[in-house]
Amino acid sequence: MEKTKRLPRAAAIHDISGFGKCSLTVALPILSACGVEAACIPTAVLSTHTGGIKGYTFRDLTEDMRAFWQHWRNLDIPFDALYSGYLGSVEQTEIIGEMFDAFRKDVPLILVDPAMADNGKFYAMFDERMAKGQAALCAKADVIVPNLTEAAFMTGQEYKAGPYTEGYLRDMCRRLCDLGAKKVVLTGAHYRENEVGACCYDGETGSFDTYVTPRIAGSYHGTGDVYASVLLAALVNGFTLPESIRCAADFVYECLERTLKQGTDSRYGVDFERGLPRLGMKMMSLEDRT
Ligand code: PXL
Repeated sequence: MEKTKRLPRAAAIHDISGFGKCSLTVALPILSACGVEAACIPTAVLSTHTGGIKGYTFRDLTEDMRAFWQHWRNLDIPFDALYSGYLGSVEQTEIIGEMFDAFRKDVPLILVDPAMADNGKFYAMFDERMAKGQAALCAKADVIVPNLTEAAFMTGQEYKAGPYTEGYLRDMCRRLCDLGAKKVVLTGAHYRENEVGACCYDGETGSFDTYVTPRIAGSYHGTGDVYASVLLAALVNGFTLPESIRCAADFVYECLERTLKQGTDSRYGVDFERGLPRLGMKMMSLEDRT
C-alpha cells in the first residue's frame, strides 16, 4: 500500500486551566480540528484561569518540563511547530529556551505567545521578571504574538491604550524584531475606536499589514489563546502570515458574535466549539491549492 503523508505535528506548551476555556483547553481542540496533531507540555495545572476568578488552585509543573521534552528528543519525534503560551514560572522560560535550542534545526516554526499581561497590567502572579524571561524566549522565535501590553512590557516602554497610529505600530514591531524575533503579530492593533485587530510585520522584508474586524463590546477571556492557536494552525497548514492573521481574526470575531448572543459570563470564555467544523474545512481547503 502506498504511504500517505503524516499529519503536521505541533507541541503546545501552556497551562491547563480546568475551567474557563483558555490555554490548552482551547489550543488542543483548535489544532486537532485544523488537522494538526497536537502534543502538549502542561506548564501548570489550575482549577480555573486567574482572570477575575478567585480561589483557584495552582500546581506548578516546572520540575517536570525538562524531562518531558528530553524524552521526546530521545524518541526522535519530528515536530512541525513548537508553540508556547502561558507559563507557570519564570524558570520555565529558560527550560523552554533550551528546548527551542535542542529542536531548532529540525523544526520549521517556533511560535511564542508571551501570555502574561493585558490592558496595561500583568496577570496575577507575574511581574517584570516574566517580561524579561518571555522577551528572551521571543528572541528564539520565528513568529511572536504579543498583545500591545506585552509588547510594551518586553520592549521597556510605557503601555499606551489604543487606537494607534500606523507609525506607532510599525515602531513597536521593529522594536520587537530587535529583540531577535523574525516576525511579529501584534494583537489589539487598531486605528479606530470601533474596531479591533492585529498587524503583522516581517523583520526581514519589512512588509507590514493590518487586519481589523468590528469591535464587540466587553472583554472575553481566552480570545488571545484562540487567536494564537488559529494563527499557528493556519501557518502550519501553509497559509501566509497575512492570510493567517485574517483567518484568526475572523474566527475570533465569529466566536464573540455567538458568545454575545448567548449572554454567558465573559470570564467563562468564548463559544469557539461551534466554529470548529467550518474552520477545519477552511484549513483543509489549501490542500487543493498545492
Ligand atoms: O488566557 C491567558 C491565560 C492562560 N492561563 C491562565 C491565565 C490566563 C490569563 O489570565 O490566568 C492560567
